[in-house]
Amino acid sequence: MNIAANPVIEANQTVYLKDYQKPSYLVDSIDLDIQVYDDHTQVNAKLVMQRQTAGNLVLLGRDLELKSISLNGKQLTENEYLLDAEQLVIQNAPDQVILETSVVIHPESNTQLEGLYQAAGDLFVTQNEPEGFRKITFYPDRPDVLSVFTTRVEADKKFPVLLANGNLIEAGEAGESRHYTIWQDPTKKPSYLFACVIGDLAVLKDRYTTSEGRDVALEIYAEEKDIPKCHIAMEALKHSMRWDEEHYGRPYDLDNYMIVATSAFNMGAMENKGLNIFNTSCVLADEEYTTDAAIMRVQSVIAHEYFHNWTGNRITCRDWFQLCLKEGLTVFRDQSFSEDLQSAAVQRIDDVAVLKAHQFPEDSGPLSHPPRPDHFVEINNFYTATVYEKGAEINRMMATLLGKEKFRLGTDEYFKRHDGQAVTVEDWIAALSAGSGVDLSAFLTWYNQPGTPKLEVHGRYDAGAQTYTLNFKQSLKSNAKYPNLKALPIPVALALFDQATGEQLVLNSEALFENSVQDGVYLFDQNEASIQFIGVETQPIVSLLRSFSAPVNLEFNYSDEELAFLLQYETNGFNQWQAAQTLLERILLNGHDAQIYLDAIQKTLPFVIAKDPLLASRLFDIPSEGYLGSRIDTDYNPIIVNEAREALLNTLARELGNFVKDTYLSLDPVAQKDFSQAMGVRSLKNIMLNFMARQGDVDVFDLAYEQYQNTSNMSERLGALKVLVWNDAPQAQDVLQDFYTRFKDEALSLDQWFMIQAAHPKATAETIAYLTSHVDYDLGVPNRIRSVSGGLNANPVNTWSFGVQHFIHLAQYLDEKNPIIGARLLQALSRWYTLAEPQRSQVKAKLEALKPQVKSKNVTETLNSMLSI
Ligand code: B3K
Ligand code: ZN
Repeated sequence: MNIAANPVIEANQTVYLKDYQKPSYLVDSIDLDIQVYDDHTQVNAKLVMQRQTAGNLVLLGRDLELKSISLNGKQLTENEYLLDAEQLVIQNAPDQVILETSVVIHPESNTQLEGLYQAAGDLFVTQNEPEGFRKITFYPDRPDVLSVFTTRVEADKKFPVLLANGNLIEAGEAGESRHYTIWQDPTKKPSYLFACVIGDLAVLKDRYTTSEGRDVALEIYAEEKDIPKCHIAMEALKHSMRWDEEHYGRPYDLDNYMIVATSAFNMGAMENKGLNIFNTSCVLADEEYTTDAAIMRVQSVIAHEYFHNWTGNRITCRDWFQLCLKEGLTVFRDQSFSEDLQSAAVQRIDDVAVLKAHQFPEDSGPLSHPPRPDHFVEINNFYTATVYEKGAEINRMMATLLGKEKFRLGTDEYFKRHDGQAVTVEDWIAALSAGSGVDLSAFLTWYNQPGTPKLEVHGRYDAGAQTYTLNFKQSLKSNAKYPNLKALPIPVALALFDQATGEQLVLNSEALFENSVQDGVYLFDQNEASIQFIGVETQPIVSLLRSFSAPVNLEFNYSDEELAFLLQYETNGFNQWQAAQTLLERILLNGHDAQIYLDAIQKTLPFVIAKDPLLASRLFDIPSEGYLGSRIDTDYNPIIVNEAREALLNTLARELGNFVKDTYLSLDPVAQKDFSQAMGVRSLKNIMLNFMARQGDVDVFDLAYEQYQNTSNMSERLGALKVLVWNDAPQAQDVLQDFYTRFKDEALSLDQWFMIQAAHPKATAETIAYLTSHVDYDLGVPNRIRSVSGGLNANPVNTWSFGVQHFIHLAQYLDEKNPIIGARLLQALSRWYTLAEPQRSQVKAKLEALKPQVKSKNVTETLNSMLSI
């Protein structure tokens, strides 16, 4: 039958938010039977469906071999349905439908890591968000179709673990050498949250009692040798469960919670209902094998996926345009959780650093889109920093404005109104407004508009009147695709300081939203406005956007001395760091004198080291070459940025003199009172070791070698390894070999070995060729690809020379094999248009030449957008 006459999904069709239509059928229940064999898997499905609106019965399916189909007990012949590469359509179906299908799929050869795939020899897992379920069976695979899932999983007994969502209701033999389990998930869920796991894994077990008294079995599945590395994740899980009860009143709702670790995973982790599937990098944590940063990440991702149980699973998205509804809110929740785990100021610093390094550049270039996009070709391309990180900032702004109590009233209302539903960003804002009693509808503009606003602020002191006035102006770069950009509500947290004493002043202004004694939030929601403080006795120094209260580019005409003042006296750790960053950026990009930064940091450091060594380490964050490059919009020459940064590092090393080695020798991670402090001390020691190498300290390589050998902590070992390898020390090859021997069976540690070599500042095309042809390099494992590509991309001079070919090759190779990762990696070249000539035209020509060679929606859409500037 000719399907073209009917509503079909074309391969590269753009989907628009404005075209949303309710599904014509809902699914009351689905019975799935998944039988795994070595060379194929058979999937039988029984869907009980009911008509909701007029229209065809549309089931989405991709790469499925249809073996049989019946409707209300009657087998359908080929001319009773329409089938193309994307869907199966039945016209004039009755209102009540029981549809049974049998299909064959091939997880054993699925390299895209979407749907059901064989992740390793003895492990099959699923990844169904956003549109993977249609690669398992025919189904209305969209988030607004919620159903009760019963799943039978059958496989050879060489796979002893057979898991699916919900409660285990039956298990038994299935003929000789085969067995099965049956699982029932009582909660209605969309298909993207379906999961099953078939494999040979060991398990770490624990229990948790919820605030409602429910006894929950907790299980983390991993390879036997990795089970000892699952304890931190297990503690983080219990901590998250408690945290969500205490901060949002949300207890867990099932009797079990399972997490499965796999090394073959496209992203960090997936919040499948009651059966999370995790990249090993986000679940295995152990000081001996993984870094401090990785340990923090494990805890935050565990929390993130757990928090999705309420924000994402119980309340889900109506359509994929609403992705930031669940992701932005859940990232905001996991960031708040992590602020309780380590220095809160540093957590905020790290989150903002990620936002500025990834989201700001994304939003200023050809891949810019609103946090809630209004169209897409491939939704997988929209799991972006804008959806996640900017989405989180929107929630943070509303939370800042409301304060703790009102925000909680708002979220309570959201959970009360929408539990069990698939909703929109509008529903979220409406519930938050109704619950808190504050109209937040203006914040919708943040979801619907792209771009980072520029916030210009001018301060004026009137000594006679003893007033201090701040004038605010906001603007957005014009955007042809979004001609009617509106003013945004921008909460500005601020403080005033006495210049002479460094003391914070009591704010006196009627314009402040939350006027606590010493801190205030001003909601700036016009194109221009001003506020005035009265009773200000001397010219103050203002600190704006404390804790980065809004995701904007602030312009305030600070003198370098005023920034040095804030670095020294601001009590908000984030703004202290921001003052250092602004000073450093001026030194690096505008040629300002480094001395003021040096003086301020030398005065401030001893106090900060004593109080918060982790924060102290961040005051040495010298903006990366990649970040600096992202601040340059035309005629960008990576070599000039590299030279400026090298020169500054050499100056700092010289001027800090003995402080460097004294600090290195005086700090002891073991003597610290908690993990956050120990992490800070390890970080500071590694920073000092790098400075010593720059100073040409005669002992530095011996000290680094000693640090490398005499520790069982990965952050210390890796810190020393970097100094030796990146400085081509005589011991470099020895320690690289030693590291390889120690960790060759530890994939996550070995990723670091690849990364360090790829990130060598003097790496060449030959270095990358050596690494990518290494016996342990595997293009089927995204973590390994990322370790080399990420390492290479740490040096923009390399990225923009031999790296261009590397990324283009990868995109081309992965276009078919794993297009999600191919499209993602290609984005390393997205700022090609800022390069100085002739590099700009050279890279552009290579990207143009790639166009006809790629077919996937993922890579094609990304490439088209990248070239659309
Ligand atoms: N929701 C998943 C992301 C799925 C990405 C699909 N390409 C992980 C998370 O955000 O928690
Ligand atoms: Zn998420």
